[in-house]
Amino acid sequence: KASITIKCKAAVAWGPAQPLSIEEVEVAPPGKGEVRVKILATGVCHTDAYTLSGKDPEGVLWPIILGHEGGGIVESIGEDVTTVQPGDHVIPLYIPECRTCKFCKSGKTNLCSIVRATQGRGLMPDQTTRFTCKGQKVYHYMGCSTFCQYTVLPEISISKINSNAPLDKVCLLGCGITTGYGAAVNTADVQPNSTVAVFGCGGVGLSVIQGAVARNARQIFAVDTNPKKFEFAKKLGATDFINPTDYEKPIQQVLVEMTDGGLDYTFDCTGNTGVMRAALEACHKGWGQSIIIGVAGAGEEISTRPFQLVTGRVWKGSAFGGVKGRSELPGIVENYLNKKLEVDMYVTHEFKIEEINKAFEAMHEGDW
Ligand code: NAD
Ligand code: AHE
Ligand code: ZN
Repeated sequence: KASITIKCKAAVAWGPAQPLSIEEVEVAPPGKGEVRVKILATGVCHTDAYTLSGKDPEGVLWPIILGHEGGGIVESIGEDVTTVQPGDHVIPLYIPECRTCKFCKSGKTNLCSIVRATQGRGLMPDQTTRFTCKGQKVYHYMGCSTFCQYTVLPEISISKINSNAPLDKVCLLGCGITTGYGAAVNTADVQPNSTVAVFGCGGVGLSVIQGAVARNARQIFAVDTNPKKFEFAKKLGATDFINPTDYEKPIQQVLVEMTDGGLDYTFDCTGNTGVMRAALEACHKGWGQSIIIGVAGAGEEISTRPFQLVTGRVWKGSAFGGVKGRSELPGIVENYLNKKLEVDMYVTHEFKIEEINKAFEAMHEGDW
């Protein structure tokens, strides 16, 4: 089985800022240390839209198959694969976990870097691709390419999960929910009785709220320019709701005045560099921490007065919530199955692969 090339459907991006095109593609067999996965469900993340727009400074080569928030079943395995077998339910990882590189061995970070260079160039670790369309090579995206009915990943880039978990829900743990939740519980390490402000209440920000609630934060501000987001934020446990457009003053000043000097923790979940600054400056002098989760476009930079840091505020960033995918994601799936983590509420629309551009439209409208 592992030696057969599969023909299936994929949503191919032929160039920047163009709609995705449904094509028949060939998916080559998994090579040594690789696994071929039948993708049954995928989310669309803002990072897919960001790369498709052409704003990703890393650039991409076209054509490419985007998507990095998927759930699937192992179809076949290549030579030397030992940790998964056909039939296993898995979530693809855009941050792998090799357990051998300097980063993995440091115990300080989830940013496994063993395949990062080739992954960033849309290639498998052996510098080739497994996809072709109309005789042309098609590039991989973030090591995942979940907008295809079958994809090939390095063994270190998949997390084996409980097969009782519905893949059309837990696929969202492949990026957005884990990212926000992990940023609160791992990166910020939110402490009980603390105060939190979450800037941007999309899938990521709502999950920061869940993480802050899990850590028994006392006050959780949901900050969004779209008040429709507050309904979900409230359901998940936010206590205060702030629409920056309702105020004349800069939002950091509003928050500092409302909180006796600022927040213990703030999170940027927008990707807007002005919001990142506001989030940092809304932190309490002496100890407030601000976590950047949002991804900003090419050429954009953050700034603040160094005095903000001199006086004890801390600026940090978080990728995939600091979560080590193979070791920790299966436990997060268990938390969902044990009803400790909300996931179902995040599934607001479902589309067939042929309708994937509608999924992007729904995401851009933010109207859910
Ligand atoms: P989203 O678009 O669903 O949510 C963003 C929210 O921000 C929206 O509700 C929007 O109304 C709000 N917003 C926009 N401008 C605002 C402003 N000026 N003030 C307050 N709120 C504002 O996006 P998402 O899927 O939740 O992702 C958020 C960001 O995180 C994106 O930049 C995405 O690329 C990034 N991301 C990063 C990681 C990571 O590992 N670091 C993982 C996933 C996503
Ligand atoms: N190519 C972009 C990097 C974007 C980025 O920061 N990606 C996050 C994940 S976003 C998921 O929706 C990440 O994990 N970063 C760590 C890494 O190694 O890319 C750019 O700006 O160059
Ligand atoms: Zn994502």
